[in-house]
Formats: sequence, structure tokens, C-alpha cells
Amino acid sequence: MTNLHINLERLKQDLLALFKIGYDEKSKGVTRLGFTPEDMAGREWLIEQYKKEGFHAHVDAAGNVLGRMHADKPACVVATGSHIDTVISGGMFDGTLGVLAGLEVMRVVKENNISLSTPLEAYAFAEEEGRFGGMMGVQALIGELTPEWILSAHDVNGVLLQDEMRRCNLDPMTALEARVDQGYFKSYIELHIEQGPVLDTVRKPIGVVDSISGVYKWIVRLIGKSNHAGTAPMDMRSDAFMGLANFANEIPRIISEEGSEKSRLTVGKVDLKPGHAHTVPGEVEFTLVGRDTDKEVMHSLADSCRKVLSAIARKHKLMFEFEQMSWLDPQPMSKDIISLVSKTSDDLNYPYQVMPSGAGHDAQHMAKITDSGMIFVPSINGVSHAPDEWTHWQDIEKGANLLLHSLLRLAK
Ligand code: HGY
Ligand code: MN
Ligand code: MN
Repeated sequence: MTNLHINLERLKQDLLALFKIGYDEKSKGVTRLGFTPEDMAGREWLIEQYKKEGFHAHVDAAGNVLGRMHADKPACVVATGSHIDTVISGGMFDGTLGVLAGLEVMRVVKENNISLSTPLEAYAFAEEEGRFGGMMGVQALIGELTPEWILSAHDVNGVLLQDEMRRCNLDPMTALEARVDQGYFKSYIELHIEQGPVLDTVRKPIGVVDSISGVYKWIVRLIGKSNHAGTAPMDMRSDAFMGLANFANEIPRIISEEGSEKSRLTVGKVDLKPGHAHTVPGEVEFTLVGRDTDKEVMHSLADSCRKVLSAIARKHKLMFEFEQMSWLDPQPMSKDIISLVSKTSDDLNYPYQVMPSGAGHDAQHMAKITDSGMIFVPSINGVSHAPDEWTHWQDIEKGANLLLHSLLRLAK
């Protein structure tokens, strides 16, 4: 078993090459937001890599890139993959590791003439990072998209998903045709960096994921009254910033009273209007992302955020409104896949830890239609969604080898 392994050098070259597409010299990070020219360039590059190997790859109706060893569509596949769209100034490995390890697994199968009873298929799912709500490509694949969702989805700057897809020569409504037949996927395993500090802290090279955190994303508006920063007395203001500041101070209490140690509340983007130094801000628009591995806790977090924001609005003489961009439930992974990956890790002598995922992943949707699991590799200092996201190559090699042997056990 150990004489069959991935070629780390090839995988490394692919990861370094993809990192160049959307690389930003100033931040030293990479930006390939869903359905931007950089994202589309990444897809074209990926399809090129498949073709170089004599494999088949194409973009499906939802914008997912699908790669397999042969052109003919099989009746059933063992799938792997992840995403190649990124956050703003992201790191090298988030998503791309799972996509490129899938390609590398196919190369190893080809050069060792391994015959599989079930073919492999690797995905780069579209728009995983949530520019338009999140995980749009995999939701299309499992048949969870609706016309209403597609036609109303927009990003934080008000850009419509449908306009961006058309700009990428994709007809948004055909995304509804991307759904695969029930039973098409025999199973799915995704390799991904942990994006948290657990494996780095316990010094283990492998994480076997047992559940994936749920995540909701709101755009919140607090609307008060712009006014003169010099003449408006402090007690006569409807200052939107003070409302947000008040809410920020409430977050630790909301989590301690309504959350768990897995709960997360993050304000990631803030827009103060009119944004002039001598004007009391009459409006603030901010994103609020809430997460937990337990569905009930997620709901109580959301309810508490709503109540606290209403009370703060009253106190500061503000109007409060919010739009829920997305709500993804927490998702357990398949027990069969957890034990298969754990046993394979033992057979390879890779120490591992069974653990939850604090980040959301495409696997949490694939798990709704097929036996799904995830393999984590350590993130140094737990950093991700930032240019200093890093994973040691030795751990990447172990994670990709474990993916290889786990997929082979499912596909042989
Ligand atoms: O934000 C997340 O949980 C993932 O990286 N999309
Ligand atoms: Mn990811
Ligand atoms: Mn991410």
C-alpha cells in the first residue's frame, strides 16, 4: 500500500501555479471571488491541467468544473474535490488543495494502470466562499437551487449573481439543470486544510472530520440620522456607529448566554454612511456571520442577535433591518467514511484526530445525497483566509496520500 503514493512535487507545482492566478503583490494573498475574471481564469487553467493528462474536464451548467479520466459519463462515481474560488486576499491552500489533490490522484491511477470498478470524478465547486451566499455550485449539483434564489442572489456591493454569471457566459437559469441523478455519487471525500489551530496544537498530521459547523450570513442595517459632528449634542444623536459599537460589545455576552464553545459571531465588513469625518453616521451596513456545530444553538444565537439588535436600535433611536443571505445547517459526516479514512490513516501510520470542522465546506451539502467525509491537514497557527495561511508540505503529502488510498478503497 505504501509503495503507491502521490507525487508531491507535481502537486506542489500545481498549487504554486494556481496561487499566481489572482495573486496580489500588495497583500501577498490571492483573490479569486466567485464568478470574477480571476475565478474564471482559475477554472480555465484547471481544465488545461486535466487535458494535459489526457483526462476530460468541463464546466457544468452551474459553473462547477468537473474532471474525470474519461469523457464518457459513468453511471456512478466516487467523487472528490473542493473549490478554487477564494476570499479577498486568501491563502494558497483553502479549497485548492482538495481540487488539485483530486487531479493528482487521477494521475497516480493512470501511471500505475490501476483498474477501478467505479470511476473517480473530481470537482471544483463554483462560488463556495459565499460572495453570493455560498456554496452555490454544490447546491446546484444536489438540486437545492431555486429560480428565486438565483435571481435574487447578490453580493455585499449589490452586484447580482445572474449578471456576473452572464458576464462569464453562463446562463444563470441553466444552473437549475446541473442537478445530478440520485445514486450518481457512490461516495465523496474532500481533502481540506483545517483552517483552525487544533491539529497544529496537538501536532497530528491528519484530522478526520465527524461534523461540519453550520453557518448563517446576514447583511444588517442600522439607520439613524446624519448630523453635524460639532453642533449635534451627544444625547440628541441617532448615531449608527454607536449602535454597531454597542452590538459589538454584546457579542461575548450573547455567546456565553446562548452559544457553546463552538459558537462564532463575526462582523467582517462594515460600511459607515455617509463616511465623512465631520458627519455623525446616519447609517451603517455590516455583515454578521454566525456559526455552531449544533443546529439548535445556531437558532438561539440568531434569535438573540435579532433581539439585541432591536433593543439597541430602540436605545439609539435607530431603525434595524437585516437580510439573511444564507443559512447552512450543521452536517454530520458519514460514519462509514469516518471509519474507512481512520483505518486507512492507521494503515499508513499517520496519527490522526477525529474532530469537527469550524469552517463550512462543500462536503456539508454532498453529505445530503451521498456518504461523505473530510480529511484535514494542519494549518500553521490555525491561520486561514489570510495570506499567511500555511501547511507544511510533509503534511500535504500525507493528506493527499490518505485521500488517494481512501478513494481507491471506495473505487476498487
Ligand atoms: O467560511 C467558510 O466557512 C468557508 O471557508 N467557506
Ligand atoms: Mn474552503
Ligand atoms: Mn474558505
